Amino acid sequence: MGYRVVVVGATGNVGREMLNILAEREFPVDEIAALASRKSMGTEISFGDKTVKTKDLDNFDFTGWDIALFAVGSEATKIYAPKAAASGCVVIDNSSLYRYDPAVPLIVPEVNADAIEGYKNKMIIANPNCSTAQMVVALKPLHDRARIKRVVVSTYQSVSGAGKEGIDELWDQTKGLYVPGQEVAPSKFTKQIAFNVIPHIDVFLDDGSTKEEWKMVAETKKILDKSIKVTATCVRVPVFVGHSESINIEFEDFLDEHEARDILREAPGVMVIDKRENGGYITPVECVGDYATYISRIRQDSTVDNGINLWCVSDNLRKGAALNAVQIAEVLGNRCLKKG
Ligand code: 11C
Repeated sequence: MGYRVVVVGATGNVGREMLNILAEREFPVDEIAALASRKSMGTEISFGDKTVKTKDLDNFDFTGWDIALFAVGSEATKIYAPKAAASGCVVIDNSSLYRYDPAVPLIVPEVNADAIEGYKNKMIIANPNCSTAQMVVALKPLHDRARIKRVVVSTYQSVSGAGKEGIDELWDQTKGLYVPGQEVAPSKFTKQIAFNVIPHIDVFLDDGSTKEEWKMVAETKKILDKSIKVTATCVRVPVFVGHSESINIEFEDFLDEHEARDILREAPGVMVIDKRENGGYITPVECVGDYATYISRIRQDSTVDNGINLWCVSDNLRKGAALNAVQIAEVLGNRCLKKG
């Protein structure tokens, strides 16, 4: 016996990946509902070897449904997630709306699966920001061994993090640069993204950081350990899918680079590709469609007492969003909503 599962925002990049991953991982689905806005109603979407037609989110009754995976923005989530939760359907939400609510667990299953019991407070579980999810998967096993004091992270984030409009802008702008008269001005991004990098994701805050950078700090503390200090610089790069991160970690205890590599090789969700030779590391185009958080370039930082540097790459639509949400559903099913 399986679950009655709803995917909200089924026509978006993340919603489609949620359906793909539910099917790929053979999540026990008895019935699936793919919801979208009224204007997309009736769109046919793949679910494994079947297709499903989207239904109208506005008129959907969540009563009797077990789990709803939400992949819509905070504004729509604010309207529909409480409705689903009040009907007894557990919401797993990919927006940032509930992430910082102390009554809502924020879960990366490889890191803090035990916190899932907190779903009972509001019948809602939050999924983290993509750049945080992959980083905490890499940090957790190292923190368990040598206690992390401080993290300095710089991100190289793909345009798919900004949705379909971000993908289209990189594509059209790149083509436009070769065709006189067809240049595409920045619209989704603040400056040209083709053949460029932009040190700005999400809105600016009073202290000069951006909301994306603040999210990495706040979410790492909530998921992993509130005592860890994090400072982040988040940068948009002209890559379609796959976020990369350069991470500098300072520990309480000494951690040798060889031991760090061995620990990461054994860590759940992690794949180490780390040969000190040409091409002996991972790049974002190689991680697309995969589940793993890839780690390369593991090396001692000799400028501090107990420092390690590493390079971390993952598919932001998968581990950073849809896969993590489905993994949460798996934990929920195994621990909390047992059927049959
Ligand atoms: C980006 N990380 O790459 C963002 C997208 O809080 O879920 C996801 C934003 C979020 O633009």
